[in-house]
Amino acid sequence: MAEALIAFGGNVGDVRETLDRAIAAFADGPKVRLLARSSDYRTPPWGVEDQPAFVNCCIAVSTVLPPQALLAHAQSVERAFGRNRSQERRWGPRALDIDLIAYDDLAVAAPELTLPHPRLFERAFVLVPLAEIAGERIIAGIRVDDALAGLDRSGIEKLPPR
Ligand code: A4P
Ligand code: MG
Repeated sequence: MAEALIAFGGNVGDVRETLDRAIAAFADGPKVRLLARSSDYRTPPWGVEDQPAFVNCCIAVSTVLPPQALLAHAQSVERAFGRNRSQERRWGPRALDIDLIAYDDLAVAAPELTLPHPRLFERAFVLVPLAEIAGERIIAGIRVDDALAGLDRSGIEKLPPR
């Protein structure tokens, strides 16, 4: 059994509804079991700035799936919630994006799957929700809380429970 940290986000449609349903579909049983879920956060768009604000959250799961199978499972949930990569630009608007942040302490360096997530430490929209559920977790030698301390978190707003 492994433990994985997963980031969810989107900025098209009723994102909070999508996140709830997508998390339920992703962590749907004994193969992928939900351990913790952060609050939702409204976050300013990163990378491509002329697009609507995102809603982001993070979850922790326990899983028997190997990392590549967990990614395939995440991508099938993205497709089920209306994601169509062929109509998107990099870092542009999307209904649902699921990124694997960490899988135990595994390091993988392939284009299809890089672990830990290569842009994790640049992104307050990942680290703010992640710190809520795993602030003490050490990823690639860095404590999540410490990584967040060095980042600009302006504009990130914790949303009340729905
Ligand atoms: N891939 C490799 N490693 C991983 C991993 N650890 N987790 C591959 C997930 N996927 C991984 O992903 C491109 C390819 O990355 C996949 O085919 C997978 O095999 P993608 O989601 O289709 O591409 P993308 O999302 O356009 O690019 P990228 O760089 O992954 O962007 P992100 O990181 O998903 O960023 N601003 C805010 N505030 N909040 C956001 O959530 N999201 C994005 C998209 C931009 N700006 C944002 C947000
Ligand atoms: Mg992505």
